[in-house]
Amino acid sequence: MKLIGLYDSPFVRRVAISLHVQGYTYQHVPLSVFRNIEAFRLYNPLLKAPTLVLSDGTTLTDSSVILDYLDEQVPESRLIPAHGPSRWAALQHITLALVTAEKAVAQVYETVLRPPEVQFAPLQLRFRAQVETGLGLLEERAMPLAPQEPLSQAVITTAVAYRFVSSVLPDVLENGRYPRLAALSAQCEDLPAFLAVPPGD
Ligand SMILES: N[C@@H](CCC(=O)N[C@@H](CS)C(=O)NCC(=O)O)C(=O)O
Repeated sequence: MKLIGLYDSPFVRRVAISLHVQGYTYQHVPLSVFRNIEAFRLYNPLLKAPTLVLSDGTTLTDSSVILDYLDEQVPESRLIPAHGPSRWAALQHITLALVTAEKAVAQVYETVLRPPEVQFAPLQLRFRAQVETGLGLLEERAMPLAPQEPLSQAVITTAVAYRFVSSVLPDVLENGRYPRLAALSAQCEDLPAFLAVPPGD
């Protein structure tokens, strides 16, 4: 299978880390949705990353859909529980991390892609506040990984979102505001599956 998109995207990175954790082999096609539009369009005309192309040519878009597909192929090493209250708890936890990442991405689009003369400060303040709120909610739930504890999708997505915010909005994390998230992130970024997917590539 081929994973299309850059690891600087938190959505692409969480899929790539999950592929490593679950023992899949895949080819990474590091195309940017902004700088490699024509090449990207050949895989996905919607220009959304991540895109996963299966060996039979089936194309999956949206990290949550891709991760659901991956979990279903390897029921013994699912990263999100299949049923019941633990599934909804995990999905809610993951959603907090996804919205946090999504608002940080939106802030990048507003500040980096949009020319200064058409930027709108109230929208930027809103996105920043949403990132801070998301991190606050994730901080309440953050637990250190126990030795040998298997990674879950909630932990992967939380750590990826935190790392993404640290690179695009570093001032949000100043003064050790989220110490439990910082510790969990440091633990995760040292694991082989995270080291295999460096966030800049
Ligand atoms: N909900 C999607 C979000 C994916 C997303 O927005 N990816 C960004 C890259 S970080 C993208 O494709 N941006 C291009 C665009 O939205 O046009 C997911 O989880 O996969």
